[in-house]
Amino acid sequence: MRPLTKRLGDVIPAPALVVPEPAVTFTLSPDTTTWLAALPGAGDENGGVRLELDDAAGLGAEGYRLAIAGDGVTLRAATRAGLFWGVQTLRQLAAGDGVLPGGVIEDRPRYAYRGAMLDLARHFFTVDEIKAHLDLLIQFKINHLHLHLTDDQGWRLEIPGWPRLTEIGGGPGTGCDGAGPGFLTLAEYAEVTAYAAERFVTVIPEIDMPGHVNAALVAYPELTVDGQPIAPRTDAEVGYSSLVAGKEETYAFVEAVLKTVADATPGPYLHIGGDECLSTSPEDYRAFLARVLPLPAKYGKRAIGWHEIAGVELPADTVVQYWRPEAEAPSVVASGRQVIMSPADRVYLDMKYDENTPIGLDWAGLVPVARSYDWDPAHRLAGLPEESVLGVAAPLWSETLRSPADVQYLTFPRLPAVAEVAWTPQSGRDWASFRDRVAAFGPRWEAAGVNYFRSPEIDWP
Ligand code: TNX
Repeated sequence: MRPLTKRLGDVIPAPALVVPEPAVTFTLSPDTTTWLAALPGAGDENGGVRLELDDAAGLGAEGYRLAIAGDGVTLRAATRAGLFWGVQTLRQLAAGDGVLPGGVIEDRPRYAYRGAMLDLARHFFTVDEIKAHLDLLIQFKINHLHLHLTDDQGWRLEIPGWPRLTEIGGGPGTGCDGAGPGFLTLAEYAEVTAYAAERFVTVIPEIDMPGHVNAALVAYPELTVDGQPIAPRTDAEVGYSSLVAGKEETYAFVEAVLKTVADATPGPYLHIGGDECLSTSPEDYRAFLARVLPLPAKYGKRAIGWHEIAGVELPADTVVQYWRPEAEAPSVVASGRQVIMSPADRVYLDMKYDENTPIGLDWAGLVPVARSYDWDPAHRLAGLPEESVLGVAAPLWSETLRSPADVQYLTFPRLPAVAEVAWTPQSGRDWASFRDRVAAFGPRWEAAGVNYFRSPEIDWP
């Protein structure tokens, strides 16, 4: 049963505290609704809505307090980020007729890191496509965008001094159909990070090493074991390529790349990959990471790596991104490092929803929306203290994707489920409630031309 009228709690992610005042409403003019979507800031006021910075209110780094009364709306936060997330709540409540249900919301995130990853390597997406995707993500209070920039099939970021990386490595990606060539120039990358920063989103660049490097080896054969040229690949195999741990050329290359990427990145993180190095011996993997893991700190950044890195000595501030399977969990826990939770069987957006999903993969099983929703990041890894969980992130690998419409199909409505896992206190989450609330987004996505999956789990209007 869907409610006939809007309720103050009809927001995704569900706010931490909602105190409705059912007799009260406030109606926004269409002008004010447009203004809310145009990045209003502290001190701004429009059509009875006021945005105020107030660091005495104890709302935390991203929290906000929204009061909707009959004569106007006040949004308060200690930071501009908090105001921005409060504005996203207001936009959701105003959807449709501009009528806001009365009462007070006091809200703040469970986790500081609420991420989504887009794989530009297997299929390239342009600056405009990345921006449009980000515009959809921020509505659900996602605050980190991880860009997987390099892999066997493509190298997607300009590196001055290494032009063949993007001349040759910026090739077609996975699928052999000529779809998806391209790369970001440093100016375009700066445009993406600036656009994200205006929306309080941190961009995390990933340069995947020592495996997943076929595109780099094709571009610079001096990096291969015997210096001989190798062929480009567009298939979806993993684990066959590796940088050579025992070659000095390797480290000159890696340092040039990481310095460039660090200098180009305003955010604090640099992701160095480290996953699926099935053709790197354990000794070489260890030797390679011993030299490479200190480099992000040398250039002012904090290193993130996929959880395989937990098998080696890690600098103290390294972040481990857990993806699967349970057998790897003890080393992640034993590493004592902060962890980003991305279990593939819950939050990999490239997994098929069900056996009829026309795109996507299924190696981690089918992932219907309820599976993305019904889990607790604090209890996924036995022995991991809750304070070690930095947050939750949903990767979208692009081997089977050909267009922004494909991105949207796998992202919505699963990403809103993951966003609620990351933002809302566990005690405030409930699948039946989420299921009702997400249904209201169907017509909104349709109106906005967003190609969402009409999951049969949800009773869409
Ligand atoms: C595993 S998960 C990978 C990627 C693939 C993905 C496909 C991880 C760190 N690596 O190389 O694209 O599976 O789902």
